[in-house]
Amino acid sequence: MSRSSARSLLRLLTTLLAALSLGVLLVSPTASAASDSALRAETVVVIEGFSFVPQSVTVNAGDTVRWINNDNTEHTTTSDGPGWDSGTLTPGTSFTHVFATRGAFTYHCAIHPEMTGTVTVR
Ligand SMILES: [Cu+2]
Repeated sequence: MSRSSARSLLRLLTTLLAALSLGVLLVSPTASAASDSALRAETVVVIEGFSFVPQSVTVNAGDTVRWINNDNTEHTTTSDGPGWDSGTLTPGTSFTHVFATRGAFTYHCAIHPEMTGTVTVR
């Protein structure tokens, strides 16, 4: 092999390597985002008829719970102990909380304290 053809082969290999690493860079953020969302599920609790529906949900540690206010009045989702407080949720709005630690977490609506629910994290 002549010196110049060895050099052009080297240039070809360098170009291929650059293209490959660019491909990895372009593909990997999408791939990790996809596996991230697959691992972290979202559970929906609908607020309707002055109730949390379902009243009790069980999720895995790291999961998200989303409360959606489908009533035509304001509500909150407020943990009984330390944890979370959505503040006022106007009709059609939602609130999310990530449950990182295991346990049973009871909550209520600060405007209508008779509205209660439980999130169990396993
Ligand atoms: Cu309420």
